[in-house]
Amino acid sequence: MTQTIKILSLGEMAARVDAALAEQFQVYRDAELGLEAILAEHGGEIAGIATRGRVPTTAALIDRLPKLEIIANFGVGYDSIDLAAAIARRVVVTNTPDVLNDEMGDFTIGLLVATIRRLPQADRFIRAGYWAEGKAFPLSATLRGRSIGIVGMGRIGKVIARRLGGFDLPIAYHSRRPQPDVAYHYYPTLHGLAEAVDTLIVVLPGGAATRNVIDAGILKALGPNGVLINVARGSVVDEPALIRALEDGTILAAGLDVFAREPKVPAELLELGHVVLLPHIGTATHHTRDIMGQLVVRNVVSWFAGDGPITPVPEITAALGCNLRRPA
Ligand code: 8YV
Repeated sequence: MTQTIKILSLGEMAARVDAALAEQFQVYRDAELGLEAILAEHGGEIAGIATRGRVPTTAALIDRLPKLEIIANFGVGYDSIDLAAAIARRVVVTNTPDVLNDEMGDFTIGLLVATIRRLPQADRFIRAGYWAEGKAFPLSATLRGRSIGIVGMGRIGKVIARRLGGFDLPIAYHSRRPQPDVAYHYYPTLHGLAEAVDTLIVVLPGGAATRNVIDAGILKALGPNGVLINVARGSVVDEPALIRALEDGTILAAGLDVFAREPKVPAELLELGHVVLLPHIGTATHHTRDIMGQLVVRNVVSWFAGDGPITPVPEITAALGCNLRRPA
């Protein structure tokens, strides 16, 4: 393939992805060269973006790239990309679905157990020397007797639910529509689900449609024994409302891998003893980040080879058709 195809690598893309792309394309990394400098010198020629979503791909950025053909996202969630602007320009957007489902399933179960049984707090207890001093770690809440509600029964939600099947707990869910391939109890409203369960696992996509859907009312419905686990996007939770709910005992605890303004975590959350805070590491293993990276590269390579994208996002397929090919 020609070396002259120019790719913008946005937001500290995994080095292995940049290296694989650089074997076939001219790659410009914003982390190295600065976005403005790249745009000034090569903006007119950039034909692809590989992004990990940390730098938003806005309409303004897409506007400045008149030759842009594809935006390949490293991650299943693509809420950082202005889809309407991409569609208007017939720019293809791809993501990395499925290859991370099992990792996210394992991880979510880990965060759930860690939050309810306060495992990180117990680790800190030992390190602080309290056990050696003869103190006992306080008894924790339990998973026993809980009922679990999954918000968003997509591919990852289903994997989490399957793993939870081994916990012998009732599982229910809410999503835009009932899923024909699962038998869990469906609640047509999020509020109805929150009232019915005491443990809510959020696996919704980010974006305008889901912004702050976990608000004060949902947390109140979850109740004083309530546990909130968010492995999706910080934007789906009204963070100030969650902080108030944790401070005043409206709910019991939270396990959070995602935050509204990453990498900033509100100081109030850092002060709370009944939260587990993780730095957006749901997919962060060598194994899964590797296969996500390979899929990013395969999408870009396949597109420029004229074979179409491997995993276009559904909105792109719906708007631009399912037989997308690079114009000859
Ligand atoms: C990120 C994720 O992509 O897949 C997603 O939607 O949130 C993660 O896997 C990861 O943080 C890459 O930066």
